[in-house]
Amino acid sequence: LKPLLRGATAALVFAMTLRCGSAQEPLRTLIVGVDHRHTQSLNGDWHYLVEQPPARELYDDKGNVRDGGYAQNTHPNITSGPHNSEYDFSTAPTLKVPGDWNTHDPTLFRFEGVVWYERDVPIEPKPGMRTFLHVGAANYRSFVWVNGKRICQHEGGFTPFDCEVTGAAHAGTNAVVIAVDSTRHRDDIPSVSYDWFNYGGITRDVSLVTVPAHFIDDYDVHLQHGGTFSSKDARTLTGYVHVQDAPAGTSVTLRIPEAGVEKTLTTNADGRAEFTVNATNLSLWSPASPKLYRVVLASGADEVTDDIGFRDVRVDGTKILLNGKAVFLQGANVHAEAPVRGGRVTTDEDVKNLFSMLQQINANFARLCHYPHDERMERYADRTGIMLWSEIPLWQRISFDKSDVYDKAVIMLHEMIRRDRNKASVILWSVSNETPNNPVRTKFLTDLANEARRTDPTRLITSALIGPKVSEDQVRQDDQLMQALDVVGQNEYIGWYEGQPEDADRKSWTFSVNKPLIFSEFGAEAKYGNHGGDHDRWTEEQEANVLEHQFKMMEKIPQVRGVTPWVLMDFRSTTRNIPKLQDGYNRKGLFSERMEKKKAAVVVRKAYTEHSIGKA
Ligand code: GCB
Repeated sequence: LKPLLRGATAALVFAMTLRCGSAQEPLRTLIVGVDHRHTQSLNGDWHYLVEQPPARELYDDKGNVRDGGYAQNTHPNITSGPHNSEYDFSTAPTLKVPGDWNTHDPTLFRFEGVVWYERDVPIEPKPGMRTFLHVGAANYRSFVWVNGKRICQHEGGFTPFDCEVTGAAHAGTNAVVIAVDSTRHRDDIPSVSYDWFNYGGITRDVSLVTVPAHFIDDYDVHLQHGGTFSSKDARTLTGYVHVQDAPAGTSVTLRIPEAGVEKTLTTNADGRAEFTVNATNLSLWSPASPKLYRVVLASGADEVTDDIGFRDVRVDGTKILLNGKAVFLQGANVHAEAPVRGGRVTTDEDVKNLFSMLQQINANFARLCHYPHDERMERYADRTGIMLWSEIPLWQRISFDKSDVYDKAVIMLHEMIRRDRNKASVILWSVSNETPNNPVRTKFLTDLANEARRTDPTRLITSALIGPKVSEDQVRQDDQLMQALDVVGQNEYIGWYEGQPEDADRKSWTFSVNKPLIFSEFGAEAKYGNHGGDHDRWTEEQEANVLEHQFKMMEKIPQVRGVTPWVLMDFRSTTRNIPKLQDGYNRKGLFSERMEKKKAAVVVRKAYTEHSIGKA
């Protein structure tokens, strides 16, 4: 495995993985806190052209990326001269950014391949300033050109990237072209099969960020880990501010006016300024009181503000402690699917709708599955006091035997942590979901869990495990991966994929580690409005029955510290094809995709309100 990445810090410039996954170039930047900066939004209509596989405009015969064709000449002369341009962006139809192409153009509903986006962008370069194109996320591979010059590429459908446009842009109108390829490959993360919908496109906000030559691209401001909670006056904040391309000795100011913090720092040779400061009368963030502080960071002409909550999360035996007090995490799994209208979550309204369903079940926690979500989700959770589990899209089977796939997983992990390490709501980083238990995978994920802990020692590391077989009444989980985790996630589907709902009553679970346990998935499918007996498949009654027996089982397991039924809302999946019942949706939602409440949601709310499932 490549020592460069193994030893990398989260603050460094990320390596970029090319299409074949073989070559890597240290090119890319990820600017933290862009949603809090003053930017030029490029959301809105972009012209688009669709290229079916093998996408010869984008790839040559060997699969290398081409810089010709669509990327170069966005407005070819189609009325005179030799006729060799068979496209024209300026008259092409438009797609909304952010958005997935599948739900925006009915002819692209099942399309997996390359879509070319183009927009004419006015730019007024300012002397001494730099401009970056910020893409919140595009699924799965992205290639960006400005005025025909390729400025960056990115692999991974759920994390942001920033491409510097300074050298390629000129005053006036600039042609920005982004090719997005949603084709699946075995060595991707996720790999070729997964139980959600492969929404393609530029699915999150796009903007231009203009900053001085030396600018703040990364920071981490958090409560010092490991302190005591006896005195309000003795609170220490610590972390770093990173100034890109800054010479050693560059000064940085950190101000948190409401907490009496004002400090001048200086960068080291790596552009990093570390700090430890005392804060007065600091109120800690918690679900009951989700206090956020306005944090102002400045260096030279650059200034960035953020709203950050301060709290401590740790494990004590089988307990999870938030600010020194034991908590029980009661929530649900949430996919980034927009309620009612469908498609990827892109707006404040989508986020509000998802959280309104969490509120209806009285949740204090959500597992954001199975990939980093739109940053709006974490912002909302920060403001409203919902604790979160955040995960990279390492789902079931991936190429665990390949070192370049490991490197890719590390990049995704770093990108997730880097974007969200200042979000108080995020308490758990998950490195994977339901992976096969074998030595090669265990080594891969153990290394990844250790990398997550090294990158962010202030949060808990978890993974959702599957197995052992639950056909016996004595279920013993001894997956070696648990050694590397702080909190164990356990998925099981007693009463749906295995046995009857009542079988859960007889199960006795033991775990070979004495660590907090979250039942991270369990549930059954039901079509909203479909009624019958407690054992009739696809009915609301059976789904509710499964959950009731699940909760009874979990009550008896002393180390349970959290539960997240699968899943908050029905979601699209290419693998769910039973007509009239599924119609392309996984129906294990507590709510339908139109936010209609099923009986299961009532069962969950009751358990969470009466606190009958588990104790903190
Ligand atoms: C699982 C997976 C989840 C699926 C779910 C299901 O175990 O982790 O992604 O959607 O089961 O409904 O089968």
